[in-house]
Amino acid sequence: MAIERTFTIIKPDATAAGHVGEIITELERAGFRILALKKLHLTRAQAEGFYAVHSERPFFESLVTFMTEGEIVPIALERDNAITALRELMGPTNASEAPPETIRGKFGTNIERNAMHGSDAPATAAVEIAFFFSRLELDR
Ligand code: 3AN
Repeated sequence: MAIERTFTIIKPDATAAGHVGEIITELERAGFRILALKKLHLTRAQAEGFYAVHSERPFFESLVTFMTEGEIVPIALERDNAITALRELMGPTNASEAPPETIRGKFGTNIERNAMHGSDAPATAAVEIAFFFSRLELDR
């Protein structure tokens, strides 16, 4: 299986609740290597830019408000089969339906406050990683 990159954000609900360390531990135990990591508080314009693909969806305003309510931790990750492996580890979008062993099941609340983001495809991951990290932070 080829080494692949994916991208996650530990969202404001999980960051405010003090779950950053536990989530990073789960990622490392699952074999992900951290390529780059930072902590920041998005402006409204930045959150709208990151979620531009969802701008026509009815939940867009609420999603942007949630993602700007506190600090987030974006992380670029590497592993074999990383996209699928991360989506399995985090569980389904709706945290209220996520199995208890998944990250969303442990740390999320509902479909919006779902603890973390995970890229849905390699091309999306590349765009999302480039949104938050420069080449200087990624090249090894
Ligand atoms: P995922 O993050 O599981 O790939 P997407 O890409 O369908 O889910 O949705 C992007 C983000 O938008 C989700 N992480 C979630 O926070 C939010 N979202 C998706 N659907 C809804 C919804 N029906 N109501 C509120 N927020 C939603």
